[in-house]
Amino acid sequence: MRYIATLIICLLTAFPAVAQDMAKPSAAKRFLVMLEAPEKPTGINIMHNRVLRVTNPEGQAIADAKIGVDGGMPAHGHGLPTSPQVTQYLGDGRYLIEGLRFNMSGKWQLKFSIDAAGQRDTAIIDFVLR
Ligand SMILES: [Cu+2]
Repeated sequence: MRYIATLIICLLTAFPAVAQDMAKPSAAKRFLVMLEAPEKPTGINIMHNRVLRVTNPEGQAIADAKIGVDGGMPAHGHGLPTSPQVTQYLGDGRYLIEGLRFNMSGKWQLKFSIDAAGQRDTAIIDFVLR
C-alpha cells in the first residue's frame, strides 16, 4: 500500500493539476515556494489571483521579498498572455499574485524570481492545465 501511495504522490507532483497546492525548492535551494491552490476552480482563459508562500529551507516565513512572476509554455515557445504581479504581502510569507490567466490547455511553467534578505534565487513550478 505504501508503495502505491508513494507512486501516486510522485505522479501527482510530476505534473500536478492547477487546482492543488504546489511546493518546490528554489533552484539554489535558498527558499521553498508553495503556490497555493486557487480559492475557486480556474479554467482556461479565466483571470484569477493566486497566493505564493515563500519560506526559508527550514520552513520559516520570508517577509519583504521582491518577487517577479514570469512563465509560459516551453513546448510552444510562448510566454504568459498577461503580466501577473505581486501586489500585496498577506503575512506569514504569503504574497498575492494578481492577473494570472492561462489561455490554452497543456504544460505551463510559472517562474518566480525571489529577492529577500540579500539572497536571490529563482523557482519554477510546472503544471498541466486541462
Ligand atoms: Cu501554448
